[in-house]
Order: sequence, then structure tokens, then C-alpha cells
Amino acid sequence: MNLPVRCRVDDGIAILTIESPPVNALAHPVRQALLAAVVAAEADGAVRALLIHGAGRCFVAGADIHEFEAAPREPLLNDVLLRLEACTKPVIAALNGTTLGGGLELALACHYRCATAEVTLGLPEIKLGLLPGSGGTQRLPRVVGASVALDLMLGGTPIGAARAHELGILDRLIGGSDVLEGALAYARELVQARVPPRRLCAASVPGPKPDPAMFAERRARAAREQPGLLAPGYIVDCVEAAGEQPFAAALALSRRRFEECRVSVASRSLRHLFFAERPRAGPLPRPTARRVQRVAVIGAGTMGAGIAISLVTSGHEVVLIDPQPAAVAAGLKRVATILESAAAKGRMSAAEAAAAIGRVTSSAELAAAAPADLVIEAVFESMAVKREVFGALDRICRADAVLATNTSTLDVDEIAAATSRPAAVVGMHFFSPANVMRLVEVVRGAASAPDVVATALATTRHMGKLGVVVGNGFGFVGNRMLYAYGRENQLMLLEGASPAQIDGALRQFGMAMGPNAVGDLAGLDIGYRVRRERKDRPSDPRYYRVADALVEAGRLGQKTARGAYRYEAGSRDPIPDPDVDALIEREAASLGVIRRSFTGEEIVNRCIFALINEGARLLEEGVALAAADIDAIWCNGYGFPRLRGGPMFHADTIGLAAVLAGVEHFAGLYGAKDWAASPLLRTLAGNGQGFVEWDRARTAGARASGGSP
Ligand code: T1G
Repeated sequence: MNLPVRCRVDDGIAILTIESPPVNALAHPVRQALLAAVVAAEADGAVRALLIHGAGRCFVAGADIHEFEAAPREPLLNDVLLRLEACTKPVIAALNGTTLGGGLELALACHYRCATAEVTLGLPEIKLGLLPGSGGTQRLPRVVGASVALDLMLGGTPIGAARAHELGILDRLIGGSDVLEGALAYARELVQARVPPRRLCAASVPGPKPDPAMFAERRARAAREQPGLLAPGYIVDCVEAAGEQPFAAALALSRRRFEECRVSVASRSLRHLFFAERPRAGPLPRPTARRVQRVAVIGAGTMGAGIAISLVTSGHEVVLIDPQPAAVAAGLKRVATILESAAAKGRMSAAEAAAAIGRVTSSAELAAAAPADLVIEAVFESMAVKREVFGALDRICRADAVLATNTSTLDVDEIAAATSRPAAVVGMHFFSPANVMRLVEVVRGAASAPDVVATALATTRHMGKLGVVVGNGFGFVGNRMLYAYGRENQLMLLEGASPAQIDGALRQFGMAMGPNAVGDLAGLDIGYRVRRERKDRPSDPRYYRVADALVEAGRLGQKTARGAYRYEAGSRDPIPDPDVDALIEREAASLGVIRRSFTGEEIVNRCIFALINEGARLLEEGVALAAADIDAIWCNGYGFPRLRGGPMFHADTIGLAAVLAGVEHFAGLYGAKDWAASPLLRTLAGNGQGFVEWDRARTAGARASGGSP
């Protein structure tokens, strides 16, 4: 096995190469090997300086995030860096690639730093609900001053090498792309000049002593901008201490604060989502995605235009096809308007926007899809219409074209059966607005070929989106869970909770929006039509009775200024409407529903436990491949609070035994039809396990058998 840190001496310079794919994370073996290499090089009489660099595309991308689930193991990174900084010979960091978190802390503990121009550096720990725990809060302010250090750590956004050089983080920019050659020359220069080790731990924070009011203002702003996180306020505390306390004392403070963040639910949730939102290596042999450059989008409505915008922004060529000339014109106009607006807001240059717009052509003829590598159908949500389109595409498109449907609930297998090539058909369920929402459910039909699914997944990634593979079935994963969550909302409306009370309780829980405000935003008529398309619509007359009554009363939501709420002209702010209360009371009376008051806790438990139970059922059925996938879907498609990690991670946090008890309690009150506990939930609760553990066991089992997770 390759050592994670190799050392060779070249003309008096000890070159330490960190090689621990994929990103040189400072896992325990790397820390052990780095410490040993530094101590050995320092003791080697032939060595006059040390040079540290990384193999591959990263210098070091940080600590190993996996390791944060357990107490840190010695040697702690903090201690390795203190020992490295104390080295009696000059230590030069040669940044060859991405340098983040612990990687930048490692570089700051070195005495001198150089990099090639394309390197990015940063302290993104805040995005994991952490603070730089290995000296970054102390060494960085000693280079750039308190205020810039706060900007870098509270924002967490990496900077380029040129900016880092301006700020003094880098001492030298190395020309060309081979950092090692340039860094070696720089190291020899330093040795020639007999420069001493330059230790930040011995330096002071430059500039005038900051006014305590500055820290107070940053603390208050951080609390406003990043509520629910310990790290922002703690970063301010640590940077303030950097200017007030001896280095060792302030460093110890940052270590204590790091540990508090590490064990917090918010940080554990964000670290869970970090991995949940990364593509998982699939089963061996991994299918190869087909090349996609030309895409035909069928349907120039809101979804089609949004999909086209995402595609051309990521460099694809798109032909937007719609038989209605007016729809094509409106679609093209929407594409141009949104891209020009993005340029006006500085999200892209005017040239990039113009080039993207130039990559869209249009046609009223389906035949224009003939040369496409990928077709994405986004026509009206009707099975008959979709089957007709796919039947025609089957006759028109290339034999190796991938045919995707954007359906949000219809049966992908039934659509595929309209063609002679069901293996080429896959679902790509974009979330609206498609040019904004990251999430895409990639729906594998029973016949979908693995490389067809891989092609759809690769295309979502190329579009900068989060593709999650799900199985076929009504509502796939996200919407099927939404119907369980929405069912409870609708029933509680009949039972006495107002739209504002339900939405308020779920907003308090952390949902971006309550279900009733979401319905008004999306349009209540959309769900109304979907429920009528369902072959398996529940017979319970209470099922979405309020939503149907609102639609039948012409209250479709924001677009009619009336829905579950009312809206003033030009405003999207929901205003409770007594007419809605009266409508609900009439419906409840007609159904014989006895109304009562509700607590916020019951509202949240009814909706969230229903969500979790449905998620467990989806895992049992194999429609969802992992609990982490469900969490990624609900945090990126439905506004579930990221600081709770998603519905399944949240279930683990409160304990599956508590969730099961809640589900069984509601089953006793409302019947087992809706509230029968998922067998998987019952099993895991009985074993004292969680969904994360279940995921790990399945992944380990799949890797062992070479099957799919
Ligand atoms: N730890 C463990 N695994 C990591 C990792 C990390 N820090 N970073 C990436 N990976 C894995 C990732 O899961 C994936 O695995 C593979 O590497 C490629 O990642 C002590 C406390 C570096 C910009 O927050 O931002 O240091 O799926 O798909 O798109 O004070 O990864 O192949 O099995 O994202 O090219 C701070 C996190 C940690 C950086 C590369 N550092 N990483 O992006 O590839 S906390 C970070 C990234 C810390 C110190 C503090 C990105 C990337 P797999 P990828 P990419």
C-alpha cells in the first residue's frame, strides 16, 4: 500500500508528498505519516529545508469529514501543525491544487507558502457548521488581519491564488502549472538567503487593535444570517481572542469551541448532507454515460424553457420544440429574458449570456429532434399526450438517443411502452422552476438500460444539478412523501387547524414554507388535476377535500390572488382569509368532522412522522435506494431544514423508537390505513438502529457482493 506521505531529499530539500486519494484529506494515517516525516527530515543532517506538496488535483482538501463522527484520534491535526511550525528548519508549502480547511491550516503552519495561479484556497468549515479547528482562527488573522479573516471564515468561500498573494497568505506565485519545480527554486532561494523559520504563532495580528464594536456587529450579523449555527459566533469569539490572548490560550479556546460545533445536531446534519449530495459510486462494472451535446426539449412551456435555460447555460445545444408557434415564441422569449437578467445581475457575463441564447434553436416540428443525443419531454401532464409524443419520437430519433420524460407523477414504464425501445427511456423529473432548482429525480424504469440512467445522471451533473436515482412508482420519492405530508395537512384543516397555524408550526420547525403557502405558490389546480389522473385515488371523502373545494371555488392560489390565503395586488405575502375558514367549516360539517384546537407539536408530528414513515416504506420497496437520497431530495426539492439533515436523518436524531411510538399513537387515533408503521421502521427501532446505519450496511453489503446498493 502506498504511504500517504512520501519523502525524498533533493539537493538538501526534503520533499514531502501527501498522496491520499481522492482529495488528500488529513485522515489519521496521513497525520501520522506527516508527523513522522517532519520529525525525520528535521533530524536529517543532509536536509536544510522541507517542502510539502500534494499529489493530484488537491494540495489538501481538509480534514477527513468522515472522522468527525467520533472523538478525534491522536495525533490531532492541531498538534501535528504545532510540531511542524516548531520545526527548526524552514518549511515551505507548495500549493499544487485545491487547498481547503485543514489544508489551508497546514499551509499556514508552514513558514512560507507558494502556489500556482489556478490554486483556490479557503476555510469552508462554516458550511459544515464547524469552525477552523486547527489554528486557522489564530494564524489567518495574523496574516490578513481580523476583519478579512472574519470575511473568509464566516463566508467560507474560497479565493484564488492571486488574491491570496495580495493578502499575504501566499509569499510567491509560481509561474506555469508545475508547482514543484518553481517551489523548489523558491526553497533554494530561501536556503541561500539563510532565512529563519517564520512562525505565525509568534506574530501579532497586524493593524490597529479592532474596536470591540466591530466584533459585536459581526457576531450579530452572523446570528442573523446563519441562525441555528454555533460556529459563526464562535469564529468571531476566536478571532477576537487572537488579538487579546496569547496564541496558546486562544488556540485552546478554538479547540473547545470546535468540539462543541462538531457534536451539534446542526453540524452533524450538514456533514450528513455533504455526503448525501455527492454522487455515490455505483455498482461494478460502472455503466458509461453516453456523450450528450445536442438536446431536444419537447414542450416550450415554463418547465421546457427552464430546462432549456439550464442546458444552454451548461454548454449544451438545445432545440426547443412545440407545435404551437406562440408557445415557441414565448419559450424563446423566456430563455432570453432570464439569461439577460442573469447577466445584468452579474451571475454571468453578457458574452456568456449571448452565447447561451445562441445555443437555442426552435421548431414546431418533432422531426427537429432527429439529430439529438438526448430528448427531454416536458409536455402537458397527461399520459395520453406523453404516449403519443414518445411513439412519434421512437420513429424519429437516432437509435442511440436517450429519451427522457419530465413527468412528475406518471408511470415511466407506461410511457416507455409507447416505444419500441423502452431501454432507452428514463425519467428526468425536474423541479420547478427548472432553471433554479438543483434537484432532478432520475427515474429508472423497469427496462431503462444502466447506461441510459447513467447518461441522464451525468447530464444533471453537467447542468450543475443534483441528480438522485429513484425507482418508478406514483410520485417517485419526493412527491409520494409529499402526499403523505399533505394528507395530514389537509385532514388537520378539516379538524380545526387553520392554514396559518399549520404553516406557522412547520415554519417554526424549519420548513422553508408551510404546505398551504406552497400549494398557493405552485397553484392548487395542478394537484387537483393530478389527483384526477390517479387510478388509485383513495376513496376517503376527506382526502384533499379542502384543496379540491378551494379549486372548485376558483381559488387556485397566488395566480388568482386567492387560495388557502388571499394576496394583495403585487404581493406574495399570504394573508389569512375568513372566507377560507368558512369554506373549511362548511366542508367539515358536510363530512361530519368534529373540529378541535391543535398544538404546534401535534401539527409538526403529524406531518413529519407521516413523511418519515412514507420514506421508510419507499426504502423497503426499493423505490428509494438510500435514506441519504431521501434527505438530499427533501432538502433540495421541498425546503426541509438543512440543519436537521433531512427527514430520515432527523428521525435518527430524535430516535426511531420515538418516531415509531408517534406513528403507533396516530394509528390508534386515525386508523392503520394511513398510519400502519413501516416494517423497516419497526425493525430498526426494535434493534436500536437508525437509517444512516441501515444505509451503511446496505452499501457495505453491495460493495461486498458487487451488486447495486
Ligand atoms: N473529507 C472526506 N472526503 C472528502 C472530503 C473531505 N474533506 N472532501 C471531498 N471528499 C470526497 C467526496 O466525498 C468524494 O468521495 C470525493 O472526495 C470527491 O469529492 C480541520 C475541521 C475538494 C472541492 O469542506 O469541497 O478541514 O464520492 O465529489 O466536486 O479545521 O470535495 O468519490 O467517494 O466533492 O471535485 C473542510 C470539502 C473539512 C472541503 C472537490 N474541507 N470538499 O470537489 O469532488 S473540515 C471541506 C469539497 C476541516 C479543519 C476543518 C470538494 C472538493 P467519493 P467531490 P469535487
